[in-house]
Amino acid sequence: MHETRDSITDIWGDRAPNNGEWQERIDERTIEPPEHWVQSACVLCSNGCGMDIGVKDGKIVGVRGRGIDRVNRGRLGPKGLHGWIANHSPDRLTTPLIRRNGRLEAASWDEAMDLIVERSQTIQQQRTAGAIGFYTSGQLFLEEYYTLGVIGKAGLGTPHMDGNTRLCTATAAAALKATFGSDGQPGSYTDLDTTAAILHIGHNIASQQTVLWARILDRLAGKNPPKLVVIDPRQTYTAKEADVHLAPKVGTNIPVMNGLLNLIIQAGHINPEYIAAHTVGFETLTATVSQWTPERVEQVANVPVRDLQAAAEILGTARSLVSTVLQGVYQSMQATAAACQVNNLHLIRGLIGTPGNGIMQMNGQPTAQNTRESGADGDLPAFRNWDNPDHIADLARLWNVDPMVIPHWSPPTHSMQIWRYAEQGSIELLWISGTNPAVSLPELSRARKILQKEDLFVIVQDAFMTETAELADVVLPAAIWGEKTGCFTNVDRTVHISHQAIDPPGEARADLDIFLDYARRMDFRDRDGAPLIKWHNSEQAFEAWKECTRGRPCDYTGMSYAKLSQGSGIQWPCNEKYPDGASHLYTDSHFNTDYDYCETYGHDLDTGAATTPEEYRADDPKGKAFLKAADYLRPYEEPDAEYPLWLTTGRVVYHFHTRTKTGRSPELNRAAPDAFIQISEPDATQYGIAAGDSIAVTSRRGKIIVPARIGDIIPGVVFIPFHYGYWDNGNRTRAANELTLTEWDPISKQPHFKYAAVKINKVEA
Ligand SMILES: Nc1nc2c(c(=O)[nH]1)N[C@H]1C(S)=C(S)[C@@H](COP(=O)(O)OP(=O)(O)OC[C@H]3O[C@@H](n4cnc5c(=O)[nH]c(N)nc54)[C@H](O)[C@@H]3O)O[C@H]1N2
Ligand SMILES: Nc1nc2c(c(=O)[nH]1)N[C@H]1C(S)=C(S)[C@@H](COP(=O)(O)OP(=O)(O)OC[C@H]3O[C@@H](n4cnc5c(=O)[nH]c(N)nc54)[C@H](O)[C@@H]3O)O[C@H]1N2
Ligand code: SF4
Ligand SMILES: [Mo]
Repeated sequence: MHETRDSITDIWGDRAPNNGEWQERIDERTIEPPEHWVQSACVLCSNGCGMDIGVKDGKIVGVRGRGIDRVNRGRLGPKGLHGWIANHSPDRLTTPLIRRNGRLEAASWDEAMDLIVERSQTIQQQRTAGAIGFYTSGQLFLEEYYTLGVIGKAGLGTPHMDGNTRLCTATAAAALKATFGSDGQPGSYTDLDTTAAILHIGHNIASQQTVLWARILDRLAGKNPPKLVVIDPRQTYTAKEADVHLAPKVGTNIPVMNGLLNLIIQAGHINPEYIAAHTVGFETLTATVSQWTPERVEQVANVPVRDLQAAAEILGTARSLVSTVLQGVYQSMQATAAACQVNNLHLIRGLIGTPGNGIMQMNGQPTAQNTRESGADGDLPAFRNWDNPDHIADLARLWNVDPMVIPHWSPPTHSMQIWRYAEQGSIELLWISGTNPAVSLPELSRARKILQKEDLFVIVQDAFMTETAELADVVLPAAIWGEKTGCFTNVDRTVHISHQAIDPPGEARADLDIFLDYARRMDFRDRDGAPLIKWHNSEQAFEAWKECTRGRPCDYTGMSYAKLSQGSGIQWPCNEKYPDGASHLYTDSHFNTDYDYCETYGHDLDTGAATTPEEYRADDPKGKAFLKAADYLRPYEEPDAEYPLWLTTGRVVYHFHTRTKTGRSPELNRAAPDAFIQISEPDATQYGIAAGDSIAVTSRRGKIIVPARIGDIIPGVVFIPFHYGYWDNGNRTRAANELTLTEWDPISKQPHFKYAAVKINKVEA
């Protein structure tokens, strides 16, 4: 065994002062010396750290960071260094399973695929493809999503396609579209090397993107450290390093952001020339935020006036600024509206499109950007606008199909609606790939009931017997990272290739091969009677995808497998104009809002009501960005006499989601063995709770029992990580999502995991 550090106790590693360029440091952990290394990147968060997979005797024996990679310069965090062990877990799924007489039994691929095809065709004939739904992931590869997207949108023609990205970063996409006209992060990770100030809102980056945080720690250890503002109701690792930490009540991001914008505008810390030349909506924004005096913000959000002023001083005067936004915004009240206020902050100061200035409407999952780009979710491929007939015609030409096949007659179905249709019976076949909704959806009792419905045919494509797979009608064993080749894109638009290093176990197959097999058996054809899908492997799929992106914001045409295999990951757009990729979007301050080019015609931030194409064209912003304003709306559920506490949920550093990978690493599991409830000191005293006590937590939807942890959170709020389900511990109800509620943002449709009303009781031994 060789490891360059124990990342369990030393999460971020040693400091290397970052004075404008981040130094290389190669992190490695191998259990045996590898015979060879295979180029890849990590898939255990959205950071996309470049890594090599060490292989011996056809098995993965470890990983090391790629020093040449622009994202991580060789560094890896605890999940990256340990998570790969799951590939060789003895409980991998190795053959298809079919439910017979109530039990899942082993079957051949032919039996499983024939059954799926027979069901699809019957449903298509009796009910149309509108009774078929797909719920995919942020963890497959780009080539797999694009193939799935073409199957759903041009083969079957169903509008019911989405991913768990709806739970994850639908709001990132929605906020970028709302302000700039299309998805795509304006900035670059290199901005962190020089910026004068950093804002993290609802983002515990130290725990959730540990390597990116190491980049920031290295700035803080350097000559001109940036000022740090953190907005989070908990005293997280991230918050502990802040110059100013605002700890608002959950659900009050809009009051806080409006309050900050108000102070910044009043102090004149704005760039009037930039606002006039490149934005629309400043007057309405000013009028809206002017209602949010610091005193009123304190009243509603519980943020002291002086702290708000201190934060506004930093954010208003720093000569450059990087902001990151994540689940404390996206999964909370007024998600899209609050995320847009961060865009507004950069626009009114003109801090965008230049080095040192970046907005990271963060992603979470490693390949979530690709779900959004490729058409495997509700969006059309390459950020095309389903409301724009020219964009539909363009796709129809590319795929050689009738434009009417491509669903665009109404808004695409978001995943929460797909689940509702399945519940009501209008969706009869639901194909789930690379996600574990029986632990990750809100209100789990409801999710389980839907999955168990007799008249819903459920296909689950996964590497493990998850809580969801247990309830399926057909289980397809998937090859995972390391066992297949494909590309994926991180938050700052960096595209990596991950090569196959080993064979999948048993009969497990790559998702791409499963989707291609389905397309072949379904015999999808184009307009000339040729097979609809014209590729047979991942590289051909990538080439087809490149054509789909030509001329769109996410232009991949300058990339190739060969080029991606040469060194560092490459940022899109990569084309003739930017052969090595572009670090920043909007360098000329022309945004993607032109009527003919934009990805959406937009929505009202309060109600979600869509702007019609005619309305949009009448006021075509022609490349100006939208400053969208929003006033405060109260959360849909609030504490009361019966349920007196706010619940919020989230993550810990050592686990990834429902732990199907990290839960199989002994080291990570020892470091974080069980769920817990985090309670403030005053609340613990009031309830007579000591650390380690068993606590029953009850909401209107369910009840769980978890041990207590005390401190680092504001009074009145409790926090529970959502990682812990039942596959390795079925004895105790402990999943946070037993408690959460079924509500979502009106624009992004992202569910609200970050607030609910609960009561707690100590459980006597
Ligand atoms: N270790 C680890 N890393 C991960 C993951 C993982 O599972 N484990 N998952 C990856 C994925 S898919 C994602 S999406 C990201 C998520 O990364 P984060 O968004 O950083 O993670 P969370 O813990 O869900 O939420 C962040 C913070 O929001 C705060 N919060 C709660 N309510 C509010 C509110 O109303 N306002 C504000 N301002 N803050 C609030 C919480 O206290 C919490 O600290 O992490 C990625 N990285
Ligand atoms: N209460 C609460 N709930 C939340 C959140 C929260 O903060 N609070 N966060 C939400 C967010 S941001 C997210 S991203 C979701 C995550 O929720 P899920 O997506 O349900 O979580 P994972 O455990 O990552 O599930 C991924 C599944 O894909 C499988 N898998 C991995 N690689 C492959 C592959 O290559 N092919 C196939 N077919 N399968 C593969 C894994 O074994 C695993 O079962 O949870 C959401 N739920
Ligand atoms: S920061 Fe994310 S991508 Fe990098 S090693 Fe850690 S889990 Fe993997
Ligand atoms: Mo996520």
